[in-house]
Amino acid sequence: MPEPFVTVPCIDVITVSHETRLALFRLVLLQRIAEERVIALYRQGKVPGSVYTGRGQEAVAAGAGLALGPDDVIAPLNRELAAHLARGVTVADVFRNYLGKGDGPTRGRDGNMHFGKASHDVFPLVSMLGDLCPLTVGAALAFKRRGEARVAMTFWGDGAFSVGDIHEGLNLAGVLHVPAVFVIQRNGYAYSTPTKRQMLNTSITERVRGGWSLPCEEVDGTDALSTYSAVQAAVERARAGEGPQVIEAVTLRMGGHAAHDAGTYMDAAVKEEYAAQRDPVERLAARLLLSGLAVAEVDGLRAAAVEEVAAGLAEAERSPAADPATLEDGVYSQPV
Ligand SMILES: Cc1ncc(C[n+]2csc(CCOP(=O)(O)OP(=O)(O)O)c2C)c(N)n1
Repeated sequence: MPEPFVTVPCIDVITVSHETRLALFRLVLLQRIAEERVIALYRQGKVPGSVYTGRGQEAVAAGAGLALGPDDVIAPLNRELAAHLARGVTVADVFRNYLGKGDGPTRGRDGNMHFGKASHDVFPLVSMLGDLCPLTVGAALAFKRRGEARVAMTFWGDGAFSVGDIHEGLNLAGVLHVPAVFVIQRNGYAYSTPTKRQMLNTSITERVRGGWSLPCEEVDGTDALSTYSAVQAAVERARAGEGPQVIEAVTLRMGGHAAHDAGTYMDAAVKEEYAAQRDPVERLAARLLLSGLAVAEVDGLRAAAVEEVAAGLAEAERSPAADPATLEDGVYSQPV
Protein backbone atom coordinates (compact mmCIF):
# COMPACT_ATOMS: atom_id res chain seq x y z
CA MET A 1 0.00 0.00 0.00
CA PRO A 2 1.36 3.48 -0.82
CA GLU A 3 2.75 5.42 2.13
CA PRO A 4 0.72 8.57 2.93
CA PHE A 5 -2.23 6.76 4.50
CA VAL A 6 -1.75 5.60 8.08
CA THR A 7 -5.45 5.02 8.57
CA VAL A 8 -7.06 1.58 8.89
CA PRO A 9 -8.82 0.87 5.60
CA CYS A 10 -12.55 0.35 5.83
CA ILE A 11 -13.95 -3.13 5.38
CA ASP A 12 -14.08 -4.33 1.80
CA VAL A 13 -17.78 -4.91 1.33
CA ILE A 14 -17.45 -6.66 -2.00
CA THR A 15 -21.07 -6.08 -2.96
CA VAL A 16 -20.45 -2.33 -3.19
CA SER A 17 -19.64 -1.57 -6.83
CA HIS A 18 -16.66 0.47 -7.98
CA GLU A 19 -18.99 3.24 -9.21
CA THR A 20 -20.68 3.45 -5.81
CA ARG A 21 -17.28 3.62 -4.05
CA LEU A 22 -16.32 6.54 -6.27
CA ALA A 23 -19.69 8.23 -5.65
CA LEU A 24 -19.23 7.77 -1.89
CA PHE A 25 -15.73 9.23 -2.04
CA ARG A 26 -16.99 12.26 -3.96
CA LEU A 27 -19.70 12.81 -1.34
CA VAL A 28 -17.48 12.49 1.75
CA LEU A 29 -14.96 14.81 0.13
CA LEU A 30 -17.60 17.36 -0.86
CA GLN A 31 -19.00 17.46 2.67
CA ARG A 32 -15.54 17.77 4.24
CA ILE A 33 -14.29 20.45 1.88
CA ALA A 34 -17.53 22.44 1.67
CA GLU A 35 -17.85 22.53 5.46
CA GLU A 36 -14.22 23.63 5.87
CA ARG A 37 -15.04 26.44 3.46
CA VAL A 38 -18.22 27.33 5.38
CA ILE A 39 -16.24 27.54 8.63
CA ALA A 40 -13.73 29.87 6.97
CA LEU A 41 -16.60 32.08 5.71
CA TYR A 42 -18.16 32.02 9.18
CA ARG A 43 -14.90 33.21 10.76
CA GLN A 44 -14.81 36.02 8.19
CA GLY A 45 -18.26 37.09 9.38
CA LYS A 46 -19.93 36.17 6.09
CA VAL A 47 -22.33 33.55 7.48
CA PRO A 48 -25.24 35.19 9.31
CA GLY A 49 -26.23 32.02 11.17
CA SER A 50 -24.23 29.42 13.09
CA VAL A 51 -22.36 26.43 11.69
CA TYR A 52 -22.75 22.80 12.77
CA THR A 53 -20.65 20.48 10.65
CA GLY A 54 -20.42 16.71 10.36
CA ARG A 55 -16.62 16.45 10.36
CA GLY A 56 -15.85 12.83 11.20
CA GLN A 57 -19.39 11.71 10.36
CA GLU A 58 -19.38 12.15 6.58
CA ALA A 59 -19.44 8.41 5.87
CA VAL A 60 -22.85 8.08 7.54
CA ALA A 61 -24.36 11.00 5.63
CA ALA A 62 -22.91 9.81 2.31
CA GLY A 63 -23.63 6.11 2.81
CA ALA A 64 -27.20 6.62 3.98
CA GLY A 65 -28.00 9.30 1.40
CA LEU A 66 -26.73 7.20 -1.47
CA ALA A 67 -28.60 4.10 -0.26
CA LEU A 68 -31.97 5.64 -1.09
CA GLY A 69 -33.79 5.26 -4.40
CA PRO A 70 -34.81 8.25 -6.55
CA ASP A 71 -38.41 8.39 -5.25
CA ASP A 72 -37.60 8.03 -1.56
CA VAL A 73 -37.68 10.91 0.92
CA ILE A 74 -35.06 12.00 3.42
CA ALA A 75 -35.14 14.23 6.48
CA PRO A 76 -31.52 15.09 7.30
CA LEU A 77 -30.37 16.82 10.47
CA ASN A 78 -27.40 19.18 10.69
CA ARG A 79 -24.49 16.73 10.25
CA GLU A 80 -25.74 15.20 7.02
CA LEU A 81 -24.68 17.58 4.26
CA ALA A 82 -23.57 14.66 2.05
CA ALA A 83 -27.10 13.23 2.24
CA HIS A 84 -28.47 16.46 0.71
CA LEU A 85 -25.84 16.24 -2.01
CA ALA A 86 -26.63 12.57 -2.64
CA ARG A 87 -30.21 13.63 -3.39
CA GLY A 88 -28.99 16.11 -5.99
CA VAL A 89 -29.00 19.31 -3.92
CA THR A 90 -26.13 21.37 -5.34
CA VAL A 91 -23.10 22.73 -3.52
CA ALA A 92 -24.14 26.18 -4.80
CA ASP A 93 -27.52 25.87 -3.07
CA VAL A 94 -25.84 24.91 0.20
CA PHE A 95 -23.61 28.00 0.04
CA ARG A 96 -26.57 30.17 -1.01
CA ASN A 97 -28.28 29.18 2.19
CA TYR A 98 -25.25 29.75 4.40
CA LEU A 99 -24.63 33.14 2.77
CA GLY A 100 -28.28 34.18 3.12
CA LYS A 101 -28.78 34.72 -0.62
CA GLY A 102 -32.16 35.80 -1.97
CA ASP A 103 -32.40 32.88 -4.39
CA GLY A 104 -31.19 30.28 -1.87
CA PRO A 105 -33.34 27.50 -0.43
CA THR A 106 -34.64 29.67 2.43
CA ARG A 107 -34.34 32.94 0.48
CA GLY A 108 -32.02 34.45 3.02
CA ARG A 109 -33.98 33.60 6.13
CA ASP A 110 -31.68 31.00 7.66
CA GLY A 111 -27.88 31.15 7.14
CA ASN A 112 -27.49 27.61 8.42
CA MET A 113 -28.54 24.09 7.37
CA HIS A 114 -32.25 24.50 8.15
CA PHE A 115 -33.43 23.89 4.66
CA GLY A 116 -34.93 21.21 2.47
CA LYS A 117 -35.80 20.89 -1.17
CA ALA A 118 -39.28 19.70 -2.04
CA SER A 119 -38.32 18.97 -5.66
CA HIS A 120 -35.65 16.55 -4.40
CA ASP A 121 -37.79 15.02 -1.63
CA VAL A 122 -35.54 16.47 1.08
CA PHE A 123 -37.50 17.59 4.13
CA PRO A 124 -36.35 20.78 5.82
CA LEU A 125 -34.47 20.39 9.06
CA VAL A 126 -36.63 20.97 12.12
CA SER A 127 -34.42 22.27 14.89
CA MET A 128 -36.44 20.78 17.72
CA LEU A 129 -34.64 17.48 18.20
CA GLY A 130 -36.89 14.48 17.80
CA ASP A 131 -39.51 16.15 15.63
CA LEU A 132 -38.17 14.67 12.41
CA CYS A 133 -38.95 11.17 13.67
CA PRO A 134 -42.78 11.32 13.74
CA LEU A 135 -42.68 13.45 10.58
CA THR A 136 -40.77 10.68 8.82
CA VAL A 137 -43.13 8.05 10.16
CA GLY A 138 -46.01 10.12 8.72
CA ALA A 139 -44.38 10.21 5.29
CA ALA A 140 -43.77 6.46 5.41
CA LEU A 141 -47.38 5.87 6.46
CA ALA A 142 -48.56 7.92 3.47
CA PHE A 143 -46.46 5.75 1.14
CA LYS A 144 -47.87 2.61 2.68
CA ARG A 145 -51.48 3.78 2.46
CA ARG A 146 -51.06 4.84 -1.17
CA GLY A 147 -49.38 1.55 -2.05
CA GLU A 148 -46.21 3.34 -3.21
CA ALA A 149 -42.90 1.46 -3.03
CA ARG A 150 -41.15 4.40 -1.40
CA VAL A 151 -39.10 4.70 1.79
CA ALA A 152 -38.70 7.58 4.27
CA MET A 153 -35.45 8.07 6.14
CA THR A 154 -34.29 10.37 8.93
CA PHE A 155 -31.32 10.85 11.24
CA TRP A 156 -30.59 11.86 14.79
CA GLY A 157 -27.81 11.67 17.37
CA ASP A 158 -27.38 9.64 20.54
CA GLY A 159 -28.32 12.67 22.67
CA ALA A 160 -31.58 13.16 20.79
CA PHE A 161 -32.43 9.54 21.55
CA SER A 162 -33.56 10.80 24.98
CA VAL A 163 -36.33 12.90 23.42
CA GLY A 164 -39.83 11.48 23.84
CA ASP A 165 -40.99 12.20 20.27
CA ILE A 166 -38.43 9.74 18.99
CA HIS A 167 -39.77 6.93 21.15
CA GLU A 168 -43.36 7.73 20.24
CA GLY A 169 -42.33 7.78 16.58
CA LEU A 170 -40.41 4.49 16.77
CA ASN A 171 -43.28 2.80 18.54
CA LEU A 172 -45.75 4.02 15.95
CA ALA A 173 -43.44 3.01 13.09
CA GLY A 174 -43.31 -0.51 14.48
CA VAL A 175 -47.02 -0.84 15.18
CA LEU A 176 -48.01 0.57 11.78
CA HIS A 177 -45.22 -1.39 10.06
CA VAL A 178 -44.24 1.54 7.84
CA PRO A 179 -41.39 1.70 5.30
CA ALA A 180 -39.05 3.91 7.33
CA VAL A 181 -35.33 3.80 8.09
CA PHE A 182 -33.87 5.65 11.06
CA VAL A 183 -30.14 6.33 11.13
CA ILE A 184 -28.67 7.20 14.50
CA GLN A 185 -25.27 8.83 14.61
CA ARG A 186 -23.73 7.72 17.90
CA ASN A 187 -20.88 10.20 18.23
CA GLY A 188 -20.54 9.95 21.99
CA TYR A 189 -21.70 13.48 22.82
CA ALA A 190 -24.81 15.60 23.10
CA TYR A 191 -23.18 19.00 22.80
CA SER A 192 -20.66 18.78 25.69
CA THR A 193 -22.38 15.99 27.61
CA PRO A 194 -20.82 12.56 27.08
CA THR A 195 -23.48 9.98 26.23
CA LYS A 196 -22.48 7.86 29.19
CA ARG A 197 -23.44 10.71 31.54
CA GLN A 198 -26.82 10.92 29.85
CA MET A 199 -27.96 7.30 29.81
CA LEU A 200 -27.06 4.12 31.65
CA ASN A 201 -27.38 1.93 28.60
CA THR A 202 -25.49 3.67 25.78
CA SER A 203 -26.25 0.91 23.26
CA ILE A 204 -28.97 2.29 21.02
CA THR A 205 -29.21 -1.11 19.34
CA GLU A 206 -30.04 -2.89 22.60
CA ARG A 207 -32.62 -0.28 23.51
CA VAL A 208 -34.30 -0.28 20.10
CA ARG A 209 -34.45 -4.06 19.98
CA GLY A 210 -35.46 -4.49 23.61
CA GLY A 211 -37.71 -1.45 23.93
CA TRP A 212 -39.45 -1.28 20.57
CA SER A 213 -38.90 -4.79 19.15
CA LEU A 214 -37.54 -3.23 15.97
CA PRO A 215 -34.58 -4.58 14.02
CA CYS A 216 -31.45 -2.51 14.64
CA GLU A 217 -27.95 -3.00 13.32
CA GLU A 218 -24.79 -1.41 14.72
CA VAL A 219 -22.29 -0.40 12.04
CA ASP A 220 -18.92 1.32 11.96
CA GLY A 221 -20.06 4.79 10.98
CA THR A 222 -16.55 5.78 9.91
CA ASP A 223 -16.62 3.16 7.18
CA ALA A 224 -18.62 4.42 4.20
CA LEU A 225 -18.84 0.98 2.57
CA SER A 226 -20.25 -0.74 5.67
CA THR A 227 -22.67 2.11 6.34
CA TYR A 228 -23.88 2.22 2.76
CA SER A 229 -24.34 -1.52 2.64
CA ALA A 230 -26.23 -1.76 5.97
CA VAL A 231 -28.50 1.18 5.20
CA GLN A 232 -29.19 -0.05 1.70
CA ALA A 233 -30.26 -3.45 3.06
CA ALA A 234 -32.59 -1.68 5.53
CA VAL A 235 -34.03 0.48 2.73
CA GLU A 236 -34.71 -2.49 0.48
CA ARG A 237 -36.21 -4.42 3.40
CA ALA A 238 -38.56 -1.51 4.13
CA ARG A 239 -39.43 -1.16 0.45
CA ALA A 240 -40.30 -4.85 0.29
CA GLY A 241 -42.91 -4.32 3.02
CA GLU A 242 -40.86 -5.83 5.85
CA GLY A 243 -41.23 -2.80 8.09
CA PRO A 244 -39.03 -0.15 9.68
CA GLN A 245 -35.42 -0.54 10.76
CA VAL A 246 -32.90 1.40 12.78
CA ILE A 247 -29.18 1.67 12.01
CA GLU A 248 -26.82 2.69 14.83
CA ALA A 249 -23.74 4.19 13.18
CA VAL A 250 -20.85 4.53 15.63
CA THR A 251 -18.85 7.67 14.90
CA LEU A 252 -17.08 10.55 16.62
CA ARG A 253 -17.28 14.28 16.03
CA MET A 254 -13.82 15.44 14.93
CA GLY A 255 -14.29 18.67 16.89
CA GLY A 256 -16.77 20.55 19.02
CA HIS A 257 -20.53 20.69 18.69
CA ALA A 258 -20.38 23.68 16.34
CA ALA A 259 -17.97 26.21 14.86
CA HIS A 260 -18.27 28.31 18.02
CA ASP A 261 -17.28 25.35 20.24
CA ALA A 262 -13.65 24.16 20.29
CA GLY A 263 -14.64 20.90 21.99
CA THR A 264 -11.96 21.30 24.67
CA TYR A 265 -13.97 19.00 26.94
CA MET A 266 -13.31 16.09 24.57
CA ASP A 267 -10.49 13.66 25.33
CA ALA A 268 -7.52 14.95 23.27
CA ALA A 269 -5.95 11.49 22.92
CA VAL A 270 -9.19 10.02 21.60
CA LYS A 271 -9.56 12.88 19.14
CA GLU A 272 -5.98 12.38 17.92
CA GLU A 273 -6.39 8.63 17.59
CA TYR A 274 -9.64 9.14 15.70
CA ALA A 275 -8.14 11.65 13.31
CA ALA A 276 -5.17 9.36 12.62
CA GLN A 277 -6.99 6.05 12.37
CA ARG A 278 -10.68 6.52 11.74
CA ASP A 279 -11.09 9.62 9.61
CA PRO A 280 -13.86 8.48 7.23
CA VAL A 281 -12.41 10.36 4.27
CA GLU A 282 -8.96 8.82 4.66
CA ARG A 283 -10.34 5.36 5.38
CA LEU A 284 -12.24 5.38 2.12
CA ALA A 285 -9.20 6.75 0.29
CA ALA A 286 -7.17 3.85 1.69
CA ARG A 287 -9.83 1.40 0.54
CA LEU A 288 -9.77 2.85 -2.97
CA LEU A 289 -5.99 2.44 -3.07
CA LEU A 290 -6.26 -1.15 -1.87
CA SER A 291 -8.80 -1.88 -4.56
CA GLY A 292 -6.36 -0.82 -7.25
CA LEU A 293 -6.66 2.93 -7.76
CA ALA A 294 -3.34 4.74 -8.13
CA VAL A 295 -2.37 7.54 -5.73
CA ALA A 296 -2.60 9.96 -8.66
CA GLU A 297 -6.18 8.83 -9.35
CA VAL A 298 -7.22 9.33 -5.71
CA ASP A 299 -5.51 12.72 -5.74
CA GLY A 300 -7.43 13.53 -8.93
CA LEU A 301 -10.72 12.78 -7.18
CA ARG A 302 -9.69 15.05 -4.30
CA ALA A 303 -8.81 17.84 -6.73
CA ALA A 304 -12.14 17.41 -8.55
CA ALA A 305 -14.01 17.79 -5.25
CA VAL A 306 -12.01 20.93 -4.35
CA GLU A 307 -12.94 22.29 -7.77
CA GLU A 308 -16.62 21.39 -7.41
CA VAL A 309 -16.81 23.18 -4.06
CA ALA A 310 -14.99 26.25 -5.40
CA ALA A 311 -17.34 26.40 -8.42
CA GLY A 312 -20.40 26.02 -6.16
CA LEU A 313 -19.20 28.80 -3.89
CA ALA A 314 -18.40 31.10 -6.81
CA GLU A 315 -21.90 30.49 -8.22
CA ALA A 316 -23.50 31.23 -4.85
CA GLU A 317 -21.45 34.40 -4.44
CA ARG A 318 -22.87 35.69 -7.73
CA SER A 319 -26.42 35.28 -6.38
CA PRO A 320 -28.25 38.40 -5.22
CA ALA A 321 -28.48 39.19 -1.52
CA ALA A 322 -31.90 38.69 0.05
CA ASP A 323 -34.11 41.75 -0.37
CA PRO A 324 -35.26 42.99 3.07
CA ALA A 325 -38.57 44.03 1.47
CA THR A 326 -39.38 40.30 1.05
CA LEU A 327 -38.84 39.55 4.73
CA GLU A 328 -42.45 38.76 5.49
CA ASP A 329 -43.07 36.75 2.30
CA GLY A 330 -44.09 33.23 3.20
CA VAL A 331 -44.51 34.17 6.86
CA TYR A 332 -47.94 35.79 6.89
CA SER A 333 -50.80 35.26 4.51
CA GLN A 334 -50.91 38.05 1.93
CA PRO A 335 -53.33 40.90 2.68
CA VAL A 336 -56.36 40.84 0.38
C1 LIG B 1 -35.82 19.41 21.85
C2 LIG B 1 -34.45 20.08 21.78
N1 LIG B 1 -33.73 20.19 22.92
C3 LIG B 1 -32.52 20.77 22.89
C4 LIG B 1 -32.02 21.26 21.71
C5 LIG B 1 -30.64 21.95 21.68
N2 LIG B 1 -29.64 21.04 21.09
C6 LIG B 1 -29.30 21.16 19.79
S1 LIG B 1 -28.17 20.01 19.33
C7 LIG B 1 -28.12 19.34 20.87
C8 LIG B 1 -27.27 18.14 21.16
C9 LIG B 1 -27.73 16.96 20.38
O1 LIG B 1 -26.92 15.85 20.62
P1 LIG B 1 -27.00 14.58 19.71
O2 LIG B 1 -28.42 14.20 19.47
O3 LIG B 1 -26.13 13.55 20.32
O4 LIG B 1 -26.46 15.05 18.30
P2 LIG B 1 -25.03 15.64 17.94
O5 LIG B 1 -25.11 17.11 18.15
O6 LIG B 1 -24.04 14.95 18.80
O7 LIG B 1 -24.87 15.30 16.49
C10 LIG B 1 -28.98 20.02 21.73
C11 LIG B 1 -29.17 19.67 23.15
C12 LIG B 1 -32.82 21.16 20.54
N3 LIG B 1 -32.41 21.60 19.36
N4 LIG B 1 -34.03 20.54 20.61
